[in-house]
Amino acid sequence: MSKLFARHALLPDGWAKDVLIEWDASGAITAVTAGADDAAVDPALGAAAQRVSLANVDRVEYALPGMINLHSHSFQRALGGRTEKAGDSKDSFWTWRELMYRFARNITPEHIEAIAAQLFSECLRHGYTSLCEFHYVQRAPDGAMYPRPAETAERVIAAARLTGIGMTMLPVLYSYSGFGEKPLKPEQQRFRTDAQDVLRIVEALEPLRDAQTEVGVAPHSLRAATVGQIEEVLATLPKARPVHIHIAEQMAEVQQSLDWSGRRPVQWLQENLDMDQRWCLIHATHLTDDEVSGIARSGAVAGLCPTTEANLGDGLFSLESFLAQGGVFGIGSDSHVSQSAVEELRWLEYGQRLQHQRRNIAVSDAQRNVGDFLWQGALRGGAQAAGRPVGALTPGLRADIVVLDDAHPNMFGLALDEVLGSLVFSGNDNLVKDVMVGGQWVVRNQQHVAQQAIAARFKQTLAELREFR
Ligand code: NGQ
Ligand code: ZN
Repeated sequence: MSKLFARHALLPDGWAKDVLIEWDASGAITAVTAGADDAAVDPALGAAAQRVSLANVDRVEYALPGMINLHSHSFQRALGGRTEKAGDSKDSFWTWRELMYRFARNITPEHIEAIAAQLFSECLRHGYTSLCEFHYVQRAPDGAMYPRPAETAERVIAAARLTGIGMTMLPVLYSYSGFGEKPLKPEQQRFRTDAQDVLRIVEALEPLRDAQTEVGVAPHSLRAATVGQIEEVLATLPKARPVHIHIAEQMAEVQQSLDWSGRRPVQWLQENLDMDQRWCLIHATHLTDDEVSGIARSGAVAGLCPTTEANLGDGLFSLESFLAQGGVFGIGSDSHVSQSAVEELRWLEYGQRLQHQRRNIAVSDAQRNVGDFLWQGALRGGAQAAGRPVGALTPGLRADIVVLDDAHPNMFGLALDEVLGSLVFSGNDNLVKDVMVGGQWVVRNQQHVAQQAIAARFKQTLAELREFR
């Protein structure tokens, strides 16, 4: 049995003091006991015996549940900095997408693994302990299936295992280039899957499922997959598995949907599929009030990716009204212009402040503290979207723990209810000091345990990819 003692730990009901967290050999939490220094663990032992029994336990000042990154295309990490030069026409999401397609053309399974390992080590260093991979580069550059149908998905899972991050792999259903079954473009051939392909990949990944690894599915978007295909996949996929989809990210997408069916994307999804808690709607940026209410009522997660949405010029999600109706949200880093959970949460709130010209918007009646509300809210939605036992320091869930750097000046002189406010809103130093996933330390003193070898392989990969440009 392994243990960690935190002077302050964020529990589901808020901060608690003197918390003893215990976990078993499988990495699952077995007990969480507040007030542990006062011999509350086992009163029969008495205070003195209790202090002795805690003497050899690792002690930390501030412990939080690790964050869930609910939306990732890990290969896009290697595009960082390369798409920020203006082209001839006005640049947009759609011109960025052309560059991204060009980049995706030549990457090999080895590259995919190397890039993912770099990304995951960075995500861990910034407080993410789980990640959902929306995985669509599934064929070889010539458009053929690899001999192992799940080849590239297996590479991403290998990177997750190397780094220690918890993984929800979502093989993508991707058949068309636009509403009305428009054929794929040549540059999308590597992404091509139909319902049977996706089910074959899911089946191939079955032996890799474990406490750290889950497998769901992701229809890419209503542009790329039909309702019939989605139904075909969901008819076979076990009910508990998560389903993610990109939706209503751009105005042009909403317009194309209206032109094709007379329905907006979210409206179409609601009318044609059983949108419920297993669903995670990525972006959901351009919604009517009815659509906002519909998602909130359904219990589906709104998967928000504020730094990518800003980078691509998407727009702002109707967060305030969604939260007022009890909507569930989580955060993702999507294209990975940022690998920091703090930056996603900060921009989630800042977008709303800029839009409404007010302050302290992401709160509820019960939780008036923005940092606490955002971290706890994103844990809840992230865990739901990941379909894994994560998101809180509670028995039965994974021992995924982030320890903050209490020696950093940003942590000086804070009341407990100001700690997450400082984490989310103060400065740019990384306050994540140590990170544990499933009971194993993977980040110590801000360094990932395999960081150097992973970065060397990433550097080599980028040098190889340069040659193709
Ligand atoms: C993706 N990314 O699949 O990588 C998409 C762009 C598309 C974002 N939506 C491609 N952020 O939606 O067609
Ligand atoms: Zn995406």
